[in-house]
Amino acid sequence: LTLENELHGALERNEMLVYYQPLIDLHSGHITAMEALVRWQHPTLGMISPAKFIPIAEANGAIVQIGEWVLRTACAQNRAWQLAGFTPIRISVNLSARQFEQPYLVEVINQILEETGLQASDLELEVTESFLMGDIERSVKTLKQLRELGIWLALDDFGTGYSSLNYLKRFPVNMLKIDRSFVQDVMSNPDSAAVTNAIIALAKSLRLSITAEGVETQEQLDYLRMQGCDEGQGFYFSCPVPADIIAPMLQKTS
Ligand code: G
Ligand code: G
Ligand code: MN
Ligand code: NA
Repeated sequence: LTLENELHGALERNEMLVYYQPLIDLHSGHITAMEALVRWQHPTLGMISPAKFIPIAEANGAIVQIGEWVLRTACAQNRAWQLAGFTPIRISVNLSARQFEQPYLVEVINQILEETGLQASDLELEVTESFLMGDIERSVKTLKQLRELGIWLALDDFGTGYSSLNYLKRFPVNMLKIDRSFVQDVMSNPDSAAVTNAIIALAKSLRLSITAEGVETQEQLDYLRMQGCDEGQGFYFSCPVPADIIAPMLQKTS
């Protein structure tokens, strides 16, 4: 049996899980958001990384259903944290190219927000430049519709795509996430440090919020904070974990 065959029905068999990884405000140290990251708990193969099965699901279209389930699960979880009395944070969900092209994407998201009772401003969607660049006019239109709902938009893996600064200003996004490949050796590789600093400066001049991914050490954290990075995410703070593990890290409102 191939992985593709087994992916069929994995949702119905309850084999998909959503893990969460916090984003931290580098100045206050508070959690500002959680990124939802899907996992496939296969009955015999064990935990399968999305890096393995998302491309398959993307190719055969299963990603649309899986992605919608991740969105619904993540929005419901964020609402549950609010109802439990935790200080409101954003929930950040990755969109795939196939999902982004769905004609009913905006309606589906709106419906999930209504269904779960989550405010649009407590949801963030992560998109990548590479798939926005396909049909730029259409991408801009869809992003605008999502922004009009009040949803936050982040450009994920920034710096790795075919970054066209010309188009960047046309995409109505709120934040850039510096790809972890730059953060990884920011302390040892002057080129990575230069790219990181340039992305931070670019974000500032476009008045976008800037998040560093893949923060693993105190030195990286101190450096990024000093350079003016707003938020950080990475193993230094927490790896992606199930909701019940992350809840004790959240702050109570009162
Ligand atoms: O969590 P991990 O590092 O294994 O994720 C690997 C890749 O899978 C990352 O690029 C991440 O963005 C992507 N990914 C994780 N969860 C989702 C999801 O729910 N939808 C989509 N489209 N991609 C995801
Ligand atoms: O492409 P995207 O940024 O969505 O990828 C998120 C993935 O990055 C998650 O699957 C997560 O497992 C991984 N990740 C998160 N923090 C770190 C980190 O500090 N170091 C490394 N190597 N990977 C990380
Ligand atoms: Mn992401
Ligand atoms: Na990334």
